[in-house]
Amino acid sequence: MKIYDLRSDTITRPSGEMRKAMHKAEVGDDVYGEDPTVNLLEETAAKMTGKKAALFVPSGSMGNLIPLYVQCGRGNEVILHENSHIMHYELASAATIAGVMPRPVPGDRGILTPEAIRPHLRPDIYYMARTGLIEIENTHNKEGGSCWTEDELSAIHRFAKKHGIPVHLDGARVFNAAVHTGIPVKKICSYVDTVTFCLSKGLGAPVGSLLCGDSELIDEARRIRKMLGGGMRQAGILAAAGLYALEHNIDRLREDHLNAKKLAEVLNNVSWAKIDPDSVETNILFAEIPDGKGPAVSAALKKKGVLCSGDGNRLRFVTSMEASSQDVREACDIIAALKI
Ligand code: TLP
Repeated sequence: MKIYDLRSDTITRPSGEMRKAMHKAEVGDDVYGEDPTVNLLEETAAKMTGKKAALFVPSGSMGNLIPLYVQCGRGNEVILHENSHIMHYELASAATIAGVMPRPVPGDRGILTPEAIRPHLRPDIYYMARTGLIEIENTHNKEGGSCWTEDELSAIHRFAKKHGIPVHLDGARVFNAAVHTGIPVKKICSYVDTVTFCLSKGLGAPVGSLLCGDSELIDEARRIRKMLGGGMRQAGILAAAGLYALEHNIDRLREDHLNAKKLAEVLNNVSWAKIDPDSVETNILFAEIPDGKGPAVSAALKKKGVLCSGDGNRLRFVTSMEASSQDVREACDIIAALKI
């Protein structure tokens, strides 16, 4: 049976050409700073995000944890969206490792506005924790791959600057945001102090993320990465995949977004799901499955080869290069034919 894997874009496997680039990579010991391919990837990431420096980390989770540690500071609070990845899928590492208290805030489509944040800022009173960081997510995973507009980014930037609070962007899928909105990645990142983006999602590399920011901050981040056990040795093999991804796999994200739209249109027309196709901006979509039928739907789809993820009432479908437009058309036929 053919499998249509729409659980996540993290499932993407390196292509033949990417593997060739990995094979040819020049390597050295990156803990000594001697891996030329890692160095090149870090320079490239810094240039692309308009930051002074970048650090190659093994995962998006570590790329989010390090700025909590370095920028927010122990005993301080990080303001973030209530549905952010850090809140739901990073195992309370903010609290257990960085010693930071999350201050979750609601917001439509995962967007944090100054009005929503203002009541959560801590006044300067000695018996209260300080607000150390604002964290935002673009695209926003759990809010259906939604993107920030430039006005929204600039509003949070101005607000944060006014209050002297740094902003970290979980830009795991910031290239999807750039492709959808037309706002260049460098411009998006100009509104934040640090950004982490992932190579291992829609960009198709097997491993790795880049944390980008000021040189001083990245020097400190390098120490914390080592402390967390994230100092890698001949990591150029992985960095070569990342460089290949940045060179070849950004523009094609457009195709994933079109495929996600197609899926949403089909899901909108079946009796067992609810979704507004207009709300789908990038490669992630959530279908509401009423009456607690989510698990039955997902099991029935799995039997026909269509894999999705999610919980009882919301099923998540994510498009990626693992499912071509033809594959998505076939998956759509399976979805349209499913009676529950
Ligand atoms: N997201 C994964 C799961 O953890 C949910 C997925 O399948 O989407 N930030 C965002 C916005 C993410 O979506 C993810 C991974 C991460 C950070 C963490 O990246 P990794 O998995 O590399 O630690």
